[in-house]
Amino acid sequence: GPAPEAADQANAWLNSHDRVFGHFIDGAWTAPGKTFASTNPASSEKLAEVTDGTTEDVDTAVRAARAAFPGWSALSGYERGKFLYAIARMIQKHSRLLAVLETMDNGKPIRESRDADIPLVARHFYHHAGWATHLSSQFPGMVPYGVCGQIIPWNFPLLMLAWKIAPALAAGNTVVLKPAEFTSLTALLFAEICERVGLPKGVVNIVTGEGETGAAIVNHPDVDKIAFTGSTEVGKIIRAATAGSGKGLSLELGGKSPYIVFEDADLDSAVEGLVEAIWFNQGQVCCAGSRLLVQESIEERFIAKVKTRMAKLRVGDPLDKSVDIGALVAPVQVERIRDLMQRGIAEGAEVYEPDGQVPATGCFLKPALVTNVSPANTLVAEEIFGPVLVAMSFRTPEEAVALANNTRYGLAATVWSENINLALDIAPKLKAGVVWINGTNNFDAAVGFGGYKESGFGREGGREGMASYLKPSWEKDLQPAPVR
Ligand code: TXE
Repeated sequence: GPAPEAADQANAWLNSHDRVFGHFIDGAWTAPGKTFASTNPASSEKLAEVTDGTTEDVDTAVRAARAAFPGWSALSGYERGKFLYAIARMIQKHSRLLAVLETMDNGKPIRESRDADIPLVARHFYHHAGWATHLSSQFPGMVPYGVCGQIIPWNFPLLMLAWKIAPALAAGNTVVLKPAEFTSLTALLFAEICERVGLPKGVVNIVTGEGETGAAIVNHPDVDKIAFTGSTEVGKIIRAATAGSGKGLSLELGGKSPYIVFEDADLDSAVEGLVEAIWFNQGQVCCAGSRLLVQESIEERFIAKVKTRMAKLRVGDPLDKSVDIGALVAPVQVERIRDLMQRGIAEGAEVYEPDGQVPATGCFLKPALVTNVSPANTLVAEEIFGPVLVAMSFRTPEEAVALANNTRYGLAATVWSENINLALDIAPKLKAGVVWINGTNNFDAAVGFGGYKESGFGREGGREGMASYLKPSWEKDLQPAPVR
């Protein structure tokens, strides 16, 4: 099990705030308002109370961001870059505290928060600090939008914050960010990091709350751009709400990404990749390889290997360093997944789950493999967002492509084959924002990530990601003056 002191530092930090948080606006903490609980999904214990942001809170935050914009955008890129470097270093310095707090609030295995989430957060700030110094040479004639409203999900709380805040700040924007209601705590700790590095007040404002708080940000007349990551359902609402408003918009939404294994693939590597694709973060990953498409000639052999591997996955206390699968984020998500499974089974699906126990309390689910499904089965069509893999077979490469593209989503795809000509022939035929060959879930701050179709539009990371926080300078003159 985990060392009992593993959570000490995180508990000490929560205690230093008396476990009640207001918002972080204009460089200071507001008094807590009406609050809701942030809970550890592995233990069901309440970690802290956070404030449910009102329309007035959002307005105060937007005004602070507006007031900070002229000064922040007038700094040289070099000066802004120095702040981003300082944030990156502070994240590295406090990486253990951040990883433990993230795991306590979200339920993800400490191995993942420690080795993936937090290092990638630092990486994003380092990368974008570099961009800040190259704006005038790489994006001549481009200027920041102004105030960016950013709304993020709970699956990678701090990493999604970094994806949003780092490029926005590098480009000279100021931000109002709302973390997801299940996972506000690392965003609040991040606010403290901004304080510590002396970031000018009002440049980063963190407003906590639920969907209504998010809607208040989206609908605020003085917000210039909205960046959203979350469900396709809410993405559609936001797209409708911002249509005709002149606000910039980027959406990173759901997925049902195919994981294609050809008969000539290195099967053991493909199995390890699959574990990463669908059981990383309990499957709560927008680009999760949730649809296994395996060539018929190797189907039986491959499925047997997958089952053997599944039986070795350890489900349990996410603070335990040897655990592979932690807790799902909240009871409502567990219920959602159970409902989808029941529907799929009623439609004829067969489900394999390895023997063994999962903790009796907390949001734990076993890894599951679903077979005997038609393309119309609920479990094939819907994003499950849990540790559930759906398997189908194909005969020819053409059939693999057709099955892979038979979805309303288009975020990512993975191809396994030792025949590089085949892999390179398939890749551009897959309607997905990213295609991985003989690997999966490879992320880097320097590479654009985003979707097609109902997975959204816009790219985060790399050059395209920077461009999405900039607009041509002549647009400034065409915009009506904001009403204050
Ligand atoms: O997402 P929501 P939920 C998918 C996944 C999951 C399902 C439901 O399938 O099971 O969505 O998750 C804020 N205006 N993904 O309901 O509601 C909300 O407060 C403005 C995929 O938790 O989309 C939170 O901060 N904002 C996904 C954020 O939107 C609103 C990640 C995301 O929550 C709002 C998360 C509104 N009207 C869920 N309503 C991915 N692609 O990574 C809610 N929010």
